[in-house]
Parts: sequence; structure tokens; C-alpha cells
Amino acid sequence: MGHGPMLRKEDARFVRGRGRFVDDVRLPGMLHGAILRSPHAHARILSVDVSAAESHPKVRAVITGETLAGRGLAWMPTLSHDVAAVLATDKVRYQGQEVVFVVAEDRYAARDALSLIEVEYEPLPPVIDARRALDPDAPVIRDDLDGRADNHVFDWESGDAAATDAVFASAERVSTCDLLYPRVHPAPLETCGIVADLDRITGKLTVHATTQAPHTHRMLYALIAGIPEHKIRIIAPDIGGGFGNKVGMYPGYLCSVVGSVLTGAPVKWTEDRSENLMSSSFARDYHMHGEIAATKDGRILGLRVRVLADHGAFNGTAQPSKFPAGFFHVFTGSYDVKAAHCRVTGVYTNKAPGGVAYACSFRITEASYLVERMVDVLSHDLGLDPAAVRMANLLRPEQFPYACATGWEYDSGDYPRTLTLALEMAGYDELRREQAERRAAYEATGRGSLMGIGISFFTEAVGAGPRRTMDILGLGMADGAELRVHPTGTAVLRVSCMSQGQGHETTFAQIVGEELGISPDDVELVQGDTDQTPFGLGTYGSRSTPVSGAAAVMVARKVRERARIVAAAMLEVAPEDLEWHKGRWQVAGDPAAGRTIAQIALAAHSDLDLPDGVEGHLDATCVYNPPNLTFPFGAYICVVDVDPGTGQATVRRFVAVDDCGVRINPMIVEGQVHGGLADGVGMALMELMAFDDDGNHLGASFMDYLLPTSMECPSWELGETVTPSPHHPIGAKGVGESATVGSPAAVVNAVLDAIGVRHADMPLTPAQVWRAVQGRPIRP
Ligand code: PCD
Repeated sequence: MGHGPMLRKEDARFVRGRGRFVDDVRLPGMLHGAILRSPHAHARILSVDVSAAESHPKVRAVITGETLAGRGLAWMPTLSHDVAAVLATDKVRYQGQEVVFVVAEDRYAARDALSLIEVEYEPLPPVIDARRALDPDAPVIRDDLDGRADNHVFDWESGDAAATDAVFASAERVSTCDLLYPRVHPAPLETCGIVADLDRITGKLTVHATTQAPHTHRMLYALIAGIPEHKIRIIAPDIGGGFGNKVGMYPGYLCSVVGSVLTGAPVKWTEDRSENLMSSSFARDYHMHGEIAATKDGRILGLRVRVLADHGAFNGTAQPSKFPAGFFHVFTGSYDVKAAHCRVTGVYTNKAPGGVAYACSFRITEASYLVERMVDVLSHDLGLDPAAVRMANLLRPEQFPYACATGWEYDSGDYPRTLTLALEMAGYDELRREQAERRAAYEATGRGSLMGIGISFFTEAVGAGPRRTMDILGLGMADGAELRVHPTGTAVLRVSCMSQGQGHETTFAQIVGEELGISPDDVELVQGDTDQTPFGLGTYGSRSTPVSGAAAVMVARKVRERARIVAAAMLEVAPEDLEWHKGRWQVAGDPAAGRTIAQIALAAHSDLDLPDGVEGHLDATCVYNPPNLTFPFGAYICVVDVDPGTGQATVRRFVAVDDCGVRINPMIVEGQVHGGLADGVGMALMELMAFDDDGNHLGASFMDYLLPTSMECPSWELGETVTPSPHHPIGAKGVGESATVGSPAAVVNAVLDAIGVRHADMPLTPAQVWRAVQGRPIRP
């Protein structure tokens, strides 16, 4: 009834242009906000003169850092134990930082008024290169923090340092490599936006916002702005992509709320593209020094990593783990290593804050890239085939549940089977033969292209999360679900998570349909409205299926059990005599005697005499506390052609075998994988948040920050294995971020394999590849 490749219900409105996004919300008397941003990366604010802006005929309010300071709102807590400026009062700390918020009658007037504001700055030397941030003479960025004399944010380590050192000391082979996972941006097609409306009479704040986590935002407004939580309603309408960019709290949101408080009218604020790219949460920016210890025949023994993490001007990482580097310590990946240790040092720089999990469960992309590059570096150094090295070191099925060297418990997996399938689909041996021929031809003639084959085997950890390791501001990450079956047998499910394009209206209806034996078309999903949905912390870290999805299963099963009692009364048998078969409760041994959910629902609302203690109607609620994360995994093989003359790399083929346990909607899963693979190609070859020495942002439009299009993507070749999660009620694991995590290393490994270079950093633009080629004598 339920699971299967059903077309997406929500597409009926999306393909007709009938979606309703935040910018489509127009309320009576609505005003518009605009933000004046800092042109400097680091400067002291000497004065802010807003008098001319205030006398603009259409301006209704001008909010400065001082206005906010008067209300105790100039700074806000971040989700990572830091504070971030809402509007700058003392200094600006990155280019694009919010300085003044103007509220006007229309969007154009608000923007015009920005040019009437005079801010006097005293420029200060900026810290742009994270590797210089801890120099003794580096300017101190966070002089707002008491007693802060340097740009240090945190030091954190995981794993057994002594055991790892011992493994390294006795290893036959140690390979090392410095790698950068550059700063990139989630860049959702819809930028961030809000309409804040404080009703002065009822005191109720209604917020329409692009938020992946409506209930978390409600709590944050309550904590930061002091508005009672029951007087706040957050509505997330349709969202045009989130990718982690829409998890956190941004200054524009709080300023819009304050704007509504001051004017008594609704205030809309919508970012433009440059604002989104310059000021909202970035991702990655990890400088990693990796070391891998092995035997001379390629048995991996240990991993050691030092990371310098660039956190920008405020530690605004929106991640729910109890570790400052998120889940980075899953960096042992898919391999059975004896010991591992990582040390991460976070630093402040004069760049935008963030460090969000752009399509990755909190730093797993960095971790996965690191280990998958290190395995290739080791193979390169030992002259071994990277596929063989992986196969020899993968965890074996009998090792699950597997406790990794840094303390995570992987739930289930059959890794060799998945890699074998990917190698078969790719025709690996044949590809290697073709590669050798091409190389020989190139070396003989100096013409033609080179070909590379890159492999990556990733393990993700998704579905935040168990209370042991995760919380948001002290709150556990349980998700509620409420299910009601109407008298005529159709149902409505209410959940706390929020789709941003993943198709939850379809898949959650499928979950309920499967459990109740009704059509998914008869199940409506209510999401994205805190007044209408149970509590839960939102959608990110591919947690909707592992957590809210599990809640949906459990609540449907509760309803099914209630239905059993009603059916027993209808059939005049004991509930124990009934069995659930093909979507109905029927009498064991008498299959003709049975009742469907629709029949039972009607009876539950009727005058049927229900057994004592059984209430009428057919509904239930539940709260699901995830016992562990789910660990999806996959084997990716990328084939590239590289023109050594121009450095241009073209992805010719990409084979992706994903295992996310049981698939609810295989078509949606494939769509998720397609998106993530495109993300990976983009990061590996094109995407970069670059800055010049003065901290000027060099990627503030899609002309400079290059996103992949269908032109850069091959026709993806997907495969599937199914290893159910043992602790998820239907064995499903999350998948939304898998491909973004697994694919960058495959592409990079392929390009470097083509040109025979040990390592070069992403993005492997033509210029970068060309330089790497020059550093290596292809023809002696
Ligand atoms: N599924 C199925 N089966 C399985 C799994 C899954 O079917 N086994 C499906 C579901 O249901 C959904 C999807 O698929 O519908 C997904 O899911 P998941 O994995 O659970 O996830 P979610 O939670 O829902 O979501 C989230 C993700 C993330 S996280 C991200 S980034 C991205 C992804 O998702 N984002 C996005 N994807 C996507 N897509 C789209 N379209 N859009 C977007 O925005 Mo973060 O942390 O936030 O960074």
C-alpha cells in the first residue's frame, strides 16, 4: 500500500508555479526591511548617523546596534556556546556584517534609505588566513569577550592519543598529507526570508520564515527576545532548498521582529543573493593534516589528524552534538583501524560565521573526505590499487554493530557487498585497461586526454540524535507525531520536521499508508506550523526519516492497535484472536471475517459499544527518542577525462551504490542522491568562497560562486543494497546527505588519478589542475 516509487504529491503545486514561499506572503499593512552591511572585514565603528534615513518619507523605523542594545538584543547566543552580534555596536568583524536595519513602506524605499546612512569606520588589520589567526601579533577579533587575548575558539580531541602514537611508531608505512576542505556555501535557490508580525493587542508574534526547524526557532525567539513561547507561532511555508543554510538564527530575523514591535505592523525581510552568499552560514573551511599508518602491503592500522577549523567571526555553528567539531570523529570512516586520534583547534577569522552542516551530518563531509583522500594517498605511496586497498580494509558484516576507535556505534552494514556491486557496475578492470592505453597514447604523442578513476567509500551518521551525545540548548532530540483517522477512513499526520524539497508530504503519507493499509493519497501531512504540530527540533542531519519517520511509524502502529480493539468489538471476538493481514484486522483462521481501517474508523466514531476503558475515535500521539544514529553508507566510483593542456576535468561517468536501509520511496531516494552527487561535483571542481587579503568577499554572486548545472553532471548510474537499520522501526536510514558526503572524494581522487598527482586541493578548477600537472613530469 505504502512504500514504492510514488510520484511526489507536492509536485502538483510546484510544477504549476503554485507553491507558496515566504516571499509570497503579503499581509495587510506589511512593511519591508533592508540591511546596511559592513564594507570592511575588520573595523571599529566610530559613529553611525541615521538622521537622513529617518527623515526619508517612506521610512518607518531605523534600527541600529544602539537601539538593540537598549533592549538587550545587540548580541544573541549562538547554538555553539558563543555570542554573535545582531547589529554591530563596537566593531564590524567581517565584510557583509549587519550594521543598520531600515523598515520602510516598500522594498525600494528601504534600500534607498540605506544610502542615506553615514557610518564612520576606522579600518583595522583583518585576519583572513586561518593559519595566521594564532600568530602572536595577530589582531584580536573578539575583544568583546572578556579577557580574550587571541583568536582561539576551542581545542578538542577524540580517540586514544597514546594508543594511536604506539600504532604509528611500529607501523611499516606512514603516509601524511595536508588537505584543505575549502569554505563553501549551501546556496539554496531560495534565499532566507521572514515576515514577522507582532499583534500589539494579543501580544502574539506570528513569524513566517524559511526555517528548517520551526520549533527550535520558536524556542530561540522566546529565549532571546523574551516573548512567552505560547505567544509565538512559527510558520514555515514552502521552502526552496535549505541544505543547512536555514537552521540557525540570523540577525535579519531578529531585526524584523524588533521592526514589527516598533511599528506595530508586519515586517518582511528577504535576502538577496549576495547577502545570502556573503553573510549567511558558510560550510567547511577545515585545514587538515592527515596521517595514516599501515603495513607495507596496505593493511590500515591507524589514523591521526590535526585540524585547524576556521569558524569566522563568531562561532555560529548550528549543530546539536556535544562536540565542538560535530561528528568529525567519525573520520575512521568505513575501515577497521586499531587506533585513531584527532585534535581540532577552532579559530576566529574576519569572515562570516557559520560552519553549518551543508548537506552533511555535522562535519562528516570533512571527515569522509579526509579518510578517503588518505586511503588514496596511501595507495599511491605503496603503488597499490585503491579499490583493492579499500576492499582489504573495509569493516566486515560480522563486525556490526561496530564500535569505532573514537566511540561511535555503527548500527549495520555489509560494506564489501556494496563495493563489489559498484566495481561491477563500473566495469572497473576494463576501466583500468582503458586508462593504461590512454596514458600510453598520451605519453607517446603528447596529445589526447588522460583518464582517471576515483573511488570513495563513505559511512554517514545521521538522525540526530541520542541524548547521550546530542542536545540543543539542553533539549533532547525526541520528535513527536500525531495521527488522526477521520470517520471515513482518511487520515492526517502532524509532525515537527520540515520539508525543504525532500518530498515529506509524499513519504510520510507512504509511511502511514503502509502501516494502516490505506492509500498514501488518503493521508495528509501537516508540517511547518508550530501551532499545529507536536514539538521536535527540525530537519537537518538527514534526521527526518530516522527520527520523525520513526515517530510516524510508531504512532500509526498505536492507531493500528487501537483499531484492533474496535475491530474485535465489531466482530465480537477477543483482540488476541485478530491478526493484521494485508491492511486489515481479520480473525485468525477465518480470513473472510475482517475489517479495514476505514470500516473500523467509522465504527470508532459510531454508537458501537466499545469495551470498557476504550475511548471513541481513532487517533494517537507519540514521542520518539532515537536510541542511536543510523549509519547509511555507499560506494562511489567516478570516471573523469582531463585535458592536461587546459586542466579541464570532465566527469564522464559516476556510479553510486547507496545503502540507506529500507527505502520508503526509491524514486525520491534517487532524487536525493542525484542532488547530492551534483553538490559533490560542484565542490570538487568549482565551488569556492574566496577572499582577498583585505577580506573582500570574492564569491558574492553566482557569476563568481559557481554552482554545478546539468552541463557538468553525467547521467548518474545508481545502484542499491539494503542493510536495514536494526533499531529503526522499519529499518530505514537517512539518505538526504549521503551523496554530498561521499562524492567529493570520488571526484578528487579521479582527477588526481588521471594526472598522477599525489594531492591537490579542491576546487580542482582548470587552473588548479593545470598547475598540478606542471608540478609533475608527465613526459620526462
Ligand atoms: N527517504 C526514503 N527512504 C529512506 C530514507 C529517506 O524514502 N530510507 C526519503 C525521505 O522520506 C525524504 C527524503 O528521502 O523524503 C530524505 O530523507 P532523510 O534522509 O531523512 O532527510 P531529511 O531529514 O528528510 O532531509 C534533510 C536533508 C538535509 S540535512 C539536507 S542538507 C538536504 C537533503 O535533505 N537538503 C535538501 N536533501 C534536500 N533535498 C532538497 N530537495 N532540498 C534540500 O534543501 Mo542539512 O543538515 O540541513 O545541511
